Amino acid sequence: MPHDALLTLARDVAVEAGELAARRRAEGVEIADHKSSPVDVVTLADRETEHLIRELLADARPNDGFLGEEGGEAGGSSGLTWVVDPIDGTVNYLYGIPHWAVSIAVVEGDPDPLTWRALAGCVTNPVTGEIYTASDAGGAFSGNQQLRVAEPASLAQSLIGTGFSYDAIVRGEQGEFVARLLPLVRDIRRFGTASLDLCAVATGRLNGYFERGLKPWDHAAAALVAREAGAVVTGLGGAPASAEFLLAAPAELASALERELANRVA
Ligand code: LIP
Repeated sequence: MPHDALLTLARDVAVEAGELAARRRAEGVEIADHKSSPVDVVTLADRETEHLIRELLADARPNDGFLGEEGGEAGGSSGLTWVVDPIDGTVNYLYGIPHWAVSIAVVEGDPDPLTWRALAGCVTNPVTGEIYTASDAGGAFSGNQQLRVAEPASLAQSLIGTGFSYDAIVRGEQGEFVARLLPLVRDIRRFGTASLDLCAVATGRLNGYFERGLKPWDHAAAALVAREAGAVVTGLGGAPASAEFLLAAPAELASALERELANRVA
């Protein structure tokens, strides 16, 4: 199936899933369980939305694999795997903060960000109606508008996004690190949704973004959006972006940020 057909499927499923998640948000959100820490929650809507996504994708492409935040991994025979975060920005969603997303990507090869090739992806913000899409070598779009990263900015003029761990000790270290970085940049933003942070780099609403500890589903789709909009998306020292580290920015700023981050990364 050519990338554009995969992209259409990702977008259609993401939009339908986003409508379900938005309905559940309006009806009231219930915590289903806690995961890695007392502040790392999964809601009933996370589980219901991922179940819907898994069903729709399996109906359309029964031989593909699936890796979801809530339900884990199911292998396939096609060589393609759908990497899904049904509600990215779960804490925002729980608190009713209107900044969360549905993220769906399809990758070729093992569902490992160190080795996969992302073919197509969609990130939707059901609250604003924004639909970000990208395909490998096909460009990145917000609706029908093609995206391009912001004009190069110096580190001191850059608005940088980041996020923090659900683990209190790691969060403390990350906070100390951000305190050291803060005087070197224009300002820092912590919006709470990695996929939308990466799409913000693609739209120029952020000059750059970095985070440690992201899960594959947090960035699978949005890293492709950012990359296809002209950003460098990488780990440290030329490694692929992964849970170890993810940095996204136009090339010149990415180099400047990496120099600072590599010396100080928590
Ligand atoms: C979230 C990310 C966010 C990060 C949070 C959390 P979730 O994903 O989108 O950038 O800082 O710690 O990982 O848990 O809402 O799917």
